[in-house]
Amino acid sequence: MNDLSNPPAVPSVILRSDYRAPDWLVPEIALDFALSLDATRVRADLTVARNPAGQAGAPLRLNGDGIAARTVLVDGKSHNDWEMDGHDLVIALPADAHVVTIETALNPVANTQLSGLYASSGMLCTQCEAEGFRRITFFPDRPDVLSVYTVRMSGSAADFPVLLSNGNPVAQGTGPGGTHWAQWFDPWPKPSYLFALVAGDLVATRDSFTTRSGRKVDLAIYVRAGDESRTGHAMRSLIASMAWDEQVYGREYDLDLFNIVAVSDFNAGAMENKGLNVFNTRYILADPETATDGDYDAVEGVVAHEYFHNWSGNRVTCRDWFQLSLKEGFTVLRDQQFSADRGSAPVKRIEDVRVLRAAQFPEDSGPLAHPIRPDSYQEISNFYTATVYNKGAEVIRMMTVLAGPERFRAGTDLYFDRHDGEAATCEDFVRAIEDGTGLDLAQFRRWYEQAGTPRVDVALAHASDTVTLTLRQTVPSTPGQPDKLPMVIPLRTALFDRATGTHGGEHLLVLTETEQSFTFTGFAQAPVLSINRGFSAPVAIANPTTNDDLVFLAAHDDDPFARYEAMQQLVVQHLVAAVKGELTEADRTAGRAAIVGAFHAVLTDLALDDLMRGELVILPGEGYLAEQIAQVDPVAIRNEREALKGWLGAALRDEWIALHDRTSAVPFSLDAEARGARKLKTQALVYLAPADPAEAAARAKAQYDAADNMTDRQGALMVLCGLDRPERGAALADFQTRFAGNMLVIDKWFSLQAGSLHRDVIGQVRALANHADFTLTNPNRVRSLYMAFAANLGAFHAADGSGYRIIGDLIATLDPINGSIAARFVPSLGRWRKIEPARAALMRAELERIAALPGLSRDVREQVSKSLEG
Ligand code: B3K
Ligand code: ZN
Repeated sequence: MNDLSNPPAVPSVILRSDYRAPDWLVPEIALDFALSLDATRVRADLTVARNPAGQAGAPLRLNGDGIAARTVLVDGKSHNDWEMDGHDLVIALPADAHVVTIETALNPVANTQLSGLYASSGMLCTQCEAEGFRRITFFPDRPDVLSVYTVRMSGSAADFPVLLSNGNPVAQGTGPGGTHWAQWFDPWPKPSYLFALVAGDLVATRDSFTTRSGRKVDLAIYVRAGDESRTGHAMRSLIASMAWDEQVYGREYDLDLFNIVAVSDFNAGAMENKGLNVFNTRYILADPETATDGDYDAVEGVVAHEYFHNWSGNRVTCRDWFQLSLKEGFTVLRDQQFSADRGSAPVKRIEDVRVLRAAQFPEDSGPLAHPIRPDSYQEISNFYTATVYNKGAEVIRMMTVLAGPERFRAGTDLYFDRHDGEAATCEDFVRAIEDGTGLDLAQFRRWYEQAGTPRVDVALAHASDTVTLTLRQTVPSTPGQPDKLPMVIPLRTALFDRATGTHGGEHLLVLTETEQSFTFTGFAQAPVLSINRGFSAPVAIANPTTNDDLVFLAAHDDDPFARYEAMQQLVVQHLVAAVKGELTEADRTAGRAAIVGAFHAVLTDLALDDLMRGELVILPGEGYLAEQIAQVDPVAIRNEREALKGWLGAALRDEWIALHDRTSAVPFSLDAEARGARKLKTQALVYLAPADPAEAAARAKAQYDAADNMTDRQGALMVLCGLDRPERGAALADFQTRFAGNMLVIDKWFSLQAGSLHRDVIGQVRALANHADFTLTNPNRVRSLYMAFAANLGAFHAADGSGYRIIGDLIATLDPINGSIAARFVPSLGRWRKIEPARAALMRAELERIAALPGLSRDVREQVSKSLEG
């Protein structure tokens, strides 16, 4: 009857079209945990009721994963009419409402998957999204079953002085044998994925926030003793988020308590459990000595993101996991808007687009491409992707472009109002935006259906005083979607007068057909086109433009993103032609001269602030460049890009040195000016390094030694890591000793070496994998070494395949420990179709080797098989 060895009854492919309402609802659940690190007992009392919308007479199906029911009671009596169906427990029930009681036993320290209830440095914590709750107790573990939770927990008062769960604490006391207990009650019905429990020896930093209707909310951030001094930035970010969501979206917090706990061992960045957010320490802890400016921004963004989920995710949740972008895309947009309001909006936009291009565009053009609302999955954990998150945010951002901010707000007000307390769909969201804004989004819905990055080809013709702009869109075929229909593509556009450097107003061109022409009159001369300003649509624009026009836009465009984009295009056009062998010597000279001229203008333009200047001098990334070329040789990209950097370093040597001197004199502060100076300080070294390694190493060492903050220190060490100079070893050794024991900083030490430009990264990564501080059981540490390596195209794509072998071995060894993290490394190998044939064969062979391994996790199996399929 109770047979865990049965094959799972779960079908291998889950289809969106198969959705059926649940047969049973669970309006209430009471959980009682007897906590211990290696033997926790869980009793769950489920108040179940037949769902009138479900299938009449259906039994109660409760999902489980790797757990056994020690007791099954129905209405307090033992009940024999149940069976295991794979991992699910199926109970036949006579009436329409019952109380079902189930006891399970768990071993948290043995839970290396970090899903469900697990141990992290002596504390206990949970991660339930997406399907972790079923590793704790049997339950209809699907987001459309919402329950009111009462949670009681007891355990050793010495080991677990702090006992937390969702909602509000309602009772506590002491028990026998040095134990104590606490009871929590969360009045808001929620799906099981939002359940959380934390027990451990933690210290809290406290503050409070009074909502606009006068509710005083107690705020606490729990960390391990010693880390309290690094919670200030997270707390300030939380308070700012709470105020911002009231002002910008009219959303108020709804409990008396908001707790955050920081955990060192965590698969994701953070988790929005109702009233009890659990965070990766990486997105909570920050002080100037140990966190870079980028880390500060990441803490602010993730704290805001999780807080914003309280409405976009928790109050309105997802009907099923195909709707994930309903909460994630929208919440990413909200956190991006918040960060834009907190700092420099143009710089934030540039950073967000850089992330989209680096992480999402490759997804969209590879074997794992999927729409922001997928149609099928095997393992949902594989769908927490840049497509669902970042492209999902871009799709909703386009609605803001089409509607304008006020009408968009009317749409979101209607959405929250209409679906509060419900498990909703992406379709519900789109309809609410339509009803609230008056937009017709019928064709726009294709953004939810079609995968692939649309490409827009641009042609501009000028005759007498008329300009004709012809735009042609193509949406590439993607796995399972060979034919695509035209999308709605909103393009903010301006036509610049070459003589004055100005334009007569921006146009919003909305492309809806495969090909459309737009005409403009009053142009005696052909204008310079600025298109997709602000990156108003997540598309690739194909608009071959002369170097002169790009230099013009880089200097004159009044849209800061467009200015950045012109700089990027100038370099992309040059490097892509160089890698393809299409540059004549004359082209190369002319291209370099144009790029040097544009850089010189940026370095000397007094109207620019340093934060923006720092963006404009960042070269397009290797991954983004690789995207532009079919069957690319990634090492050729590395070499051409480095050669250009060396050229810029030499041609502008005096400017870089002056810049390094100027910025080095700016004292540390967290204001924009000082941050801009720090960004440029390291950029100057980045360009000097290939041009004059001795000078760069000396300056980097001086920057390292003088550093009173992690931005300068990490920047200097990054540059040194790429150089074969004596200063390299000395700085690495100092860094390791100085920050010994600080896990987050030692992660940086691993990343900087694995991601460096040094010629022997492969040898270094192999050595680091055997370093005493390396472990496969901590996801941050695994990512710090191997994600940095897999993103280091020049090293990962070593011609002999040794880089692929390193990642293949990692996947094989990590999979039994933590399958969902192991699966994250498959896409780097899965891109073989875009790589030149010799390397592609080696990448494919590595995937085939993994595919042949017995007992692969569903996570890795799905990613590997999709990567190998035609
Ligand atoms: N919702 C969580 C993601 C959980 C990941 C589960 N594999 C974090 C976030 O997006 O806010
Ligand atoms: Zn999220």
